[in-house]
Amino acid sequence: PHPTPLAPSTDPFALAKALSGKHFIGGRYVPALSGKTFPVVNPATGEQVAAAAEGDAADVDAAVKNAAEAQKAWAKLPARKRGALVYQAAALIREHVEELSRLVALETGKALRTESRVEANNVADIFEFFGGLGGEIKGETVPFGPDVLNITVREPLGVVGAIIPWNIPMMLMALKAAPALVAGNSIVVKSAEEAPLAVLRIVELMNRVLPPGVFNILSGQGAECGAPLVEHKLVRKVTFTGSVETGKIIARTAADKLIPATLELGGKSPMIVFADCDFEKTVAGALTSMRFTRQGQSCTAASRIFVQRPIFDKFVAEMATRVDAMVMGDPLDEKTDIGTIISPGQYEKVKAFIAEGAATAGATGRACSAMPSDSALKKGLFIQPYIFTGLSKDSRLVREEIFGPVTVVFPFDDADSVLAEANDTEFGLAATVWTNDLKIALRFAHQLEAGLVQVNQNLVVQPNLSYGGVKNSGLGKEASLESMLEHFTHKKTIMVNMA
Ligand code: TXE
Repeated sequence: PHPTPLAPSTDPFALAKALSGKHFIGGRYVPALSGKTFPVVNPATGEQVAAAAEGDAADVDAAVKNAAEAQKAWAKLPARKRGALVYQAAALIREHVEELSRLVALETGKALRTESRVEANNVADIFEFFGGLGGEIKGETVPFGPDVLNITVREPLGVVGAIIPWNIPMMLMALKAAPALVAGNSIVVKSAEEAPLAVLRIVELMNRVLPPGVFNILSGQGAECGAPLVEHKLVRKVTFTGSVETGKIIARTAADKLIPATLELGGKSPMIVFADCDFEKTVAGALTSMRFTRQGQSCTAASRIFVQRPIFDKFVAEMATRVDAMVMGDPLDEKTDIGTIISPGQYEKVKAFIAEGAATAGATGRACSAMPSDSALKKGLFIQPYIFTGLSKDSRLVREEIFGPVTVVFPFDDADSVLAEANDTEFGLAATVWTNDLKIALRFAHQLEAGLVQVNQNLVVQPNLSYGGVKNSGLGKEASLESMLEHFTHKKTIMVNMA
């Protein structure tokens, strides 16, 4: 029986306190071996809501050794049984969707109605989807001659180390943990320092069903807790979502150990709008593609928008009007559309981009949506969404990932030139094209350098569809059966001479 359940609670403040000072290792909540903690702050008020356990190499070692031991028996279970347990645990996530939504809204500042609830439901979907795939972990037979039987089998890799960011912490953890577990690996997750609470709660909930030690989580800083996890000799696979810079550090360590690394990194995703598009639907699509509801803190955010000249002015004006109508405020309030930036560091970074854009000769920055007036939120990390026009193509605002509510809009005249401009970036994560011309849509779908292209829509990632970038946006795919097989198992070849 699970030894340390916490009572369910829809009061995120009480739950945050209760989750303080804890990792989850070997089936139970444990404090950091050093006893150290670090503050978890509500970005809407600046107040501390919890003190997270501060992990270091000693905690990593304990977690990985526990995971390595537990993995031996886990790998021996029939894959369908492992999947069934993951599926069963997903039901607990569903039951706690409201609690998890509130907790993640509190720690990240993501609005409950527009963002956090959507994420929590996706998490249950992801665990359910992979839970159903246990039976698909299988190999092939390769004919040779009458006396030789060649077969392949899919085997787990061992302990997986997962490092996750704060923007969609629960979902990005689920996309790693669900396939890793069903494939027969155990996993140690290092949560993002800004958002350690909801993911910790998920691990505890799932441990009510899973055997102890297969699903573990540590909180801590990148260099002190993340790096030792990647370096640990018993970690045989690493999977990461975060910045390009950290992704490269992790890839170098993985190369030294000769272990595989899956990397989901940043983006500077283009949205290309042709004059023949469905105008209403496309303006609405610009708002969702840019993820203003999450203050633009999305790796797929449409942070470069290209609009065909005949509708350029009308499009920008309508976009601004609609963003103006969005309510920025307390993330836990059901009326709120747009929550906060995650941390003071990210806040300063985004503000610096906006100041640079505003100071650029010839550029116009429209600040949209009113700042919240509630005095309780006066220290909140709110930034008005900005729509910039008139910037040059070499501006830092056009070339670098801002990860804030800032988009740049350019007019274009012809399809060839806009295609070249859209591809003129170090990134290649996502792109959207909006047109009613089938030939243009298909041509762009083929020629845009991106891991994901959507035409006339922008839906969230689906568990059964591969997702991942090209160029500096990453290596490898998440979601889908194929990602589980390719990234969380190895294919063993067995050749039998029957003569
Ligand atoms: O990222 P980091 P940060 C981008 C976005 C953002 C920028 C910085 O542009 O402005 O990255 O964000 C852990 N070894 N994205 O600083 O540092 C760290 O503790 C091992 C895009 O948050 O990459 C955290 O758990 N781990 C992105 C995780 O890496 C280390 C989402 C991410 O932190 C480590 C987030 C190390 N040496 C940011 N250093 C997306 N693709 O969606 C840090 N970490």
